[in-house]
Amino acid sequence: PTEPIFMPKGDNNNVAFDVPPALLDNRVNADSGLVNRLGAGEADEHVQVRTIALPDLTVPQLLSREQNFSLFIPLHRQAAGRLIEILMGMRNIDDLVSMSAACRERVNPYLFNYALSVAILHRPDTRNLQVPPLLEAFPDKFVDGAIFNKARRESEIFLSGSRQPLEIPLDYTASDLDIEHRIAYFREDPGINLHHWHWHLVYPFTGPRNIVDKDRRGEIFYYMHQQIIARYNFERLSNKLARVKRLLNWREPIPEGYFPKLDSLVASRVWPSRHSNAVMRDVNRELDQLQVDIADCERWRDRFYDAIHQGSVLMPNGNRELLTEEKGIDVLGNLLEASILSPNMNVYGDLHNMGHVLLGLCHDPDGRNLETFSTIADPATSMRDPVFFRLHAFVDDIFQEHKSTLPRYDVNRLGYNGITVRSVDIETPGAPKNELRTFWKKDDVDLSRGMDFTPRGNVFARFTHLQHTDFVYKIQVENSTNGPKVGTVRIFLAPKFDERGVNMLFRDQRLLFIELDKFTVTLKPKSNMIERRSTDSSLTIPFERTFRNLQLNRPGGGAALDEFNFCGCGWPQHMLIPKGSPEGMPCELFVMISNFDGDKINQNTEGACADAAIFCGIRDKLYPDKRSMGYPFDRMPRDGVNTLQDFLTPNMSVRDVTIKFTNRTVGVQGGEEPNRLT
Ligand code: CUO
Repeated sequence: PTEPIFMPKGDNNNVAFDVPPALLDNRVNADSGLVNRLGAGEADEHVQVRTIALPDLTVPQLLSREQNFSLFIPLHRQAAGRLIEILMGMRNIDDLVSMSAACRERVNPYLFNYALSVAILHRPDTRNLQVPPLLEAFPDKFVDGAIFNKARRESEIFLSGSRQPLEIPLDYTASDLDIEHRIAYFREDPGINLHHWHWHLVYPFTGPRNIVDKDRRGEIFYYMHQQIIARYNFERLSNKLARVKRLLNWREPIPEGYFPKLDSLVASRVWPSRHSNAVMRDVNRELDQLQVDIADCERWRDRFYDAIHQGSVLMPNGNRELLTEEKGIDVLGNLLEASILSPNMNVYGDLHNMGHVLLGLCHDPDGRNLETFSTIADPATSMRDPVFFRLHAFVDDIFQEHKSTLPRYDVNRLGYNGITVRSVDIETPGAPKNELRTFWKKDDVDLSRGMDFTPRGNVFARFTHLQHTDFVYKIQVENSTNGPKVGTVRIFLAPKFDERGVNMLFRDQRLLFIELDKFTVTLKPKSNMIERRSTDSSLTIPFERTFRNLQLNRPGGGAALDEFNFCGCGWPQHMLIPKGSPEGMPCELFVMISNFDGDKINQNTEGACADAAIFCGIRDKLYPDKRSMGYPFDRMPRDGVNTLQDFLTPNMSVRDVTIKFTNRTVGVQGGEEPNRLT
């Protein structure tokens, strides 16, 4: 089938699933958000669900309906793994629908949503269906909890067409007394959090092995998160904050607190907060069948540094497997995350996942207060918390330790004979040459699918997010050979100065380069002018896809509903460019054209969803670039290279650009609104 089953299609909001009584469990009536519950007269379309023998749900039901769900907790993983198996095991779509209807009634709603989303993404017969974005199913994970009472009131008093959008201020989680709050707009951006959730859906670390075992998944875990840290640091420097400090000592108080102000509509709890200077403690919670000590993590950490310095990993049979230049990072990624592909969990443990758990439970490590985990322990919400970045800076540091042992790229591995990049420029409409422009933009999202309103209809939340003016890269390239040459254009951007305002060494600056785009070109002999639009970036997905059809029923709304699944993974286009500063933040734009012979992967990607391949790969295909992810910045520099200028070969070029934050606020319909003060 090519049509969505679980979600409405087009602007038809009302699909009803007629579930036979045998599958219903009348004792529970919570709305998981995946299947609409409508009165008979409200539905435009009915789907008859057939009955099916109920499965053994003992394992998925280890998690009660009222609990929050986190894959980072091993018991919850087990529950998810079993439910995914059940849903993946259905012979056809009809059985899948029946089983989903039965499971939805009986298991934890978050768990159900997760398992069904993974199954839809990975079953051959549902690949073209949409996974409903989590923002629709569970808006409570993305927006200010205070909005829901207002939304309820609005929906009770006003009919669908006359409801006012409910404004979510940018500043609802803290005030500027907390300096970390300066970059809350980044941490709490719904598009960034949706990307992170979707990435972990595409690359789960647990579940059936054929789902987990994707090409270079350990490496992409490293690279996607490395780039998140680079972007976060870029954003910090934009706001006059120093780069994030890795969380190296797990026994010290953590200065960064976080008060999420999210209310769970499903688990009947508010998300716990963490006050500043909280201390991580050993976790021993019978409720979650979870026991992990800080000392466990310290031992695992030390073993990672041992393995990296010895250049090999200890295997269960006592042999050592080399961390090779090509594959080492992939092995380490799986070992450190850890995914079920970890070759030796006994020795190397579950370091990164347990980091999320220890941080997420530091307010109630033994469960005496019956509190659940905080936002850091759920991939849909973890990036909201400043400590996420401290944890991942630590994780990245381990990967960088490995990278620093690898051979450096010499000129042969960087250059491209006969190809010279003469110049690169950025053109932004209405701005001087080589100036990027950022501003605030307001947009509406519909909360109604994740809430049970009477009367029904849309209720919009209006949030404010960073945006930039679309721009064009213009790249002048000389091909001095006699024939056409194929190359990969790699575009990166980094701050020019560190937090003290002084030039950086290449070895430091390389870690701040954020990848903006990557694409293939054919260069004819002599001179070539490459023009590339920022909206075509292979890093991002367009705004309409981040928020999908959330703007349905709005003037000009109604985005295409196709290919949301894998295609839903991708950095949000509106966050492509960091905020910069009002005076114009000095940056360096780097462009390189590498020899396609060293980049090429032989495969047919026609029709595949590939528009955010840099972070997300291509569904069912090999990662489309043979080089190490992060090339050419993923290694220490060759001898004699101190600065970016020293690093350049003729097929590279650097341009000074500035990012000017214009402090305008553009409304939903495009008009100017009163300025925000910061
Ligand atoms: Cu994405 Cu720790 O892996 O959050």
